[in-house]
Amino acid sequence: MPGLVSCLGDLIVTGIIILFSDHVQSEIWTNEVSDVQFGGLGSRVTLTCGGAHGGSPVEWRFNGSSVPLWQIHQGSLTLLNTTHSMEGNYSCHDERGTLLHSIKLRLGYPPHFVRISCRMPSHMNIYCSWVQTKTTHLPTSYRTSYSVNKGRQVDDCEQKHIGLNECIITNPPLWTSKFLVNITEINPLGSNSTIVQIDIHELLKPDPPEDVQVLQVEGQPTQLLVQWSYPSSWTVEIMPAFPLTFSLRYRPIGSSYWSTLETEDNTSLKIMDALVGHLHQIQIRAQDALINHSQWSEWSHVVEVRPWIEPWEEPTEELMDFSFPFFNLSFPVRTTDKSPDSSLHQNGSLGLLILLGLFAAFMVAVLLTIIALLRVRQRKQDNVKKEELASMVKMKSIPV
Ligand SMILES: *[C@@H]1O[C@H](CO)[C@@H](O)[C@H](O)[C@H]1NC(C)=O
Ligand SMILES: *[C@@H]1O[C@H](CO)[C@@H](O)[C@H](O)[C@H]1NC(C)=O
Ligand SMILES: *[C@@H]1O[C@H](CO)[C@@H](O)[C@H](O)[C@H]1NC(C)=O
Ligand SMILES: *[C@@H]1O[C@H](CO)[C@@H](O)[C@H](O)[C@H]1NC(C)=O
Ligand SMILES: *[C@@H]1O[C@H](CO)[C@@H](O)[C@H](O)[C@H]1NC(C)=O
Ligand SMILES: *[C@@H]1O[C@H](CO)[C@@H](O)[C@H](O)[C@H]1NC(C)=O
Ligand SMILES: *[C@@H]1O[C@H](CO)[C@@H](O)[C@H](O)[C@H]1NC(C)=O
Ligand SMILES: CC(=O)N[C@H]1CO[C@H](CO)[C@@H](O)[C@@H]1O
Repeated sequence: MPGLVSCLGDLIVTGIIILFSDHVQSEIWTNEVSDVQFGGLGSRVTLTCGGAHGGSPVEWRFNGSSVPLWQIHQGSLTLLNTTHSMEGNYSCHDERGTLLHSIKLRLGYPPHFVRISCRMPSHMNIYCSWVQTKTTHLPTSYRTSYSVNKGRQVDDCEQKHIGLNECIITNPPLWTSKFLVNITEINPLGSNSTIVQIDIHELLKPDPPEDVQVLQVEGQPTQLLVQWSYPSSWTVEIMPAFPLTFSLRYRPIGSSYWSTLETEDNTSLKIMDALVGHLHQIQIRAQDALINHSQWSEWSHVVEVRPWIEPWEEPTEELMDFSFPFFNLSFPVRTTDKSPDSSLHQNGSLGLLILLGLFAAFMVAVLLTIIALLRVRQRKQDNVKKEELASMVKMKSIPV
């Protein structure tokens, strides 16, 4: 899975609709683990000595060493402008040094919004994942849900693997395309809900077709038979109801232009105009056949195949790459082929002849230019000499 940046392509989040948050009582957390207290970084935190009797003086220790008295008011320890260095074990003791209560302090930040991206490889599943926009340093959990019909019908977005930050909406209702996804981040200092709207018609992007096979067609040097399967995420149950359109592209290696073919609901196609004897690259992609604005899948991996050729031609095959940087021709031209039926091959030799002719013409032009330049230079020198002579004659004739 590429990084976040490329995820943005899949991410059809049309906007953060509602920003909503509320505070979870931190008692829930402190009660569960009685000797841990959570506090906000950079804020004021007060630790209370649980076992102290009203009014009697107490001593506080941090990681075993005494804490200055000015921080203690009526038995409670107050920490101002907290930093990470204040995390650790706090304990309070009576005058005789007996331990009354101990607290482990952990500091962090309340939750911020999360960044959500969703993808939908079939009509059956929507996968939404998210990343924190701020590290909180605190134990965190997420509540995930989605709703349709302006929030009137709320359902779970199921988290299959805790810790993965991904939830799955299975069998989303088909009568609507707009969903609200609600990811609520919860930690001991509070909660923060991020809500995004997704449009499943725009989000739908199948996985690329699988098992792409390209076969030669016996006796047909210009044909290739391409076969493939539906992506496995496009499950069998939905195939009849949700057909896919496929687009196939192919080119002989060396050409920069792809030819394309399309087919609806069919997992094979025949290329009829392959270039004789050349290795071809073939790729296929898929799109939902019924929903207008859904996305094309990525292209399948490139498959390279050469069309069928007559067996006795095979051994003397030799491909040469005539790439002239100034003409930018980079299609391969076959040099040793005597097949009479290949008009494409004749085109190839014709191309080579034209190339050689052009090259010869270019050389002749260069030669002519050089000769012309030499002549001009010679003539100029002659003129200069004549002028010099003339001026010398003039100087001589000036009377002194
Ligand atoms: C903090 O307290 C825990 C248990 O209360 C103990 O295991 C740990 O060693 C203490 N750490 C320090 C630095 O005192
Ligand atoms: C809190 O501490 C930070 C860093 O230690 C400091 O930049 C800030 O000015 C302090 N704020 C107050 C109110 O003391
Ligand atoms: C206090 O102890 C904790 C471990 O319980 C440790 O992480 C922290 O660095 C210690 N702090 C100081 C100032 O010794
Ligand atoms: C939720 O997060 C945003 C920033 O991501 C913040 O502005 C807002 O105050 C947070 N809400 C609460 C209750 O912390
Ligand atoms: C989002 O989910 C949280 C947690 O389930 C819930 O408290 C909150 O009301 C939901 N927000 C909306 C707008 O539905
Ligand atoms: C699929 O292709 C085959 C042969 O190429 C053809 O006979 C059949 O009609 C096609 N099916 C559909 C649904 O287009
Ligand atoms: C999809 O687009 C076609 C033409 O591009 C149009 O005829 C058809 O009505 C559209 N269907 C929907 C559901 O928008
Ligand atoms: C040498 C050269 O200019 N090659 C270019 C030929 O044209 C293709 C695309 O048409 C470029 O990708 C090559 O860099």
